[in-house]
Amino acid sequence: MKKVFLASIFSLTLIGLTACGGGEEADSENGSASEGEDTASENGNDSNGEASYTIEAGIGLNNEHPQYEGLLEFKDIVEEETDGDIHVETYHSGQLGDDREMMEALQLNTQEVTIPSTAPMANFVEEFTVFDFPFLFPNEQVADKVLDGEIGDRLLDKLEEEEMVGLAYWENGFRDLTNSQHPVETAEDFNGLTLRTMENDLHLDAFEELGANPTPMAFGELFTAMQQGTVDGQENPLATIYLEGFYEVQDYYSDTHHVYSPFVFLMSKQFYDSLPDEYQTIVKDAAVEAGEFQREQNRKANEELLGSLEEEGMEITEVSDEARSEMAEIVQPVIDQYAEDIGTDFVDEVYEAVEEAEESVE
Ligand code: TK8
Repeated sequence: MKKVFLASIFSLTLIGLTACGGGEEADSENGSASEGEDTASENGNDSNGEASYTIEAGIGLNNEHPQYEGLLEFKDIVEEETDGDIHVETYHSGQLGDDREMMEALQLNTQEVTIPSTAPMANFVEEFTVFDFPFLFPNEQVADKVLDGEIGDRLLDKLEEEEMVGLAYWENGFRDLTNSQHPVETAEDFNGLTLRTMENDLHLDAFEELGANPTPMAFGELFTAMQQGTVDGQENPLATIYLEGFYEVQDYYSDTHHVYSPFVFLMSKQFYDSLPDEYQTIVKDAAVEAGEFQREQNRKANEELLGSLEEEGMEITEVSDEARSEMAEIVQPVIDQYAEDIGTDFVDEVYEAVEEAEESVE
């Protein structure tokens, strides 16, 4: 794990240094804290003062993303079910920090909710690495079955040791590659590309194995890093690429679909334990219900937005199944290594669950 932390501190410093000048721009583009003063009413955060409990819920993506639509749905359900006795304040665009910082805030109970990707979560519970194994899930329906099943629950239970409670799986989606240098059609085309990755060793090692120069970085620094050429490219689901405006600083898009990224709806354990049983049930059910809504919205967005990327001038490359198999073969030794690290028995169980789910959705 240490490798990622060291590298990210270095990149943070680098970005921090370079971003001073670009702060305003970055802020205005990503709608971060500088707009905080008028965010309260905009996000419906103005508490009526009667609530017994307040949930501060922060995410990394902006307020156009289905992740935020889902969060507003959660707010509506919880406030309705408790007649406003639980008040939910929502913050987007990393206003409360990046995925790792917000998870640390949950551990300290200085924040109540965040919804990170599983990749940075592996730094807290390493078994979550399995969900970032390249090409693990063939489609969203199989992912839903495995995540909402026994395997998914077992990993959520492990979060309690880290002072967090996992209430539901939401969807980030299948990750695709963008860059500013050249079209990526085959594994060979990764050679020499400087790519931003999430703060996760498996991602780092897999892209290194493909011949790229990966560098781990928090999401909030990514746009500026691409704009200033600190990195050539990155990988995220289509909805994020479009809704975060990456087409402004990237020219080439390839539908690599190399990893299916789940989100996990997390709550501070101290806060969750402080709620009466009835309210614990309400927040759990609301996270699941809002998650189903979020997945639907996310899949709609991912379907509709490819054309929009092209309209914005990005060159679209459709990656063949052969090319994906070649990429999968190249990164297999990395997967084997991580399977050993987190336990081959458990990893075998996950692959069995994927196979079973695949048969059941056919
Ligand atoms: C946003 C992140 C983002 C993820 C990444 O907080 O870091 O690239 O895909 O969605 O969770």
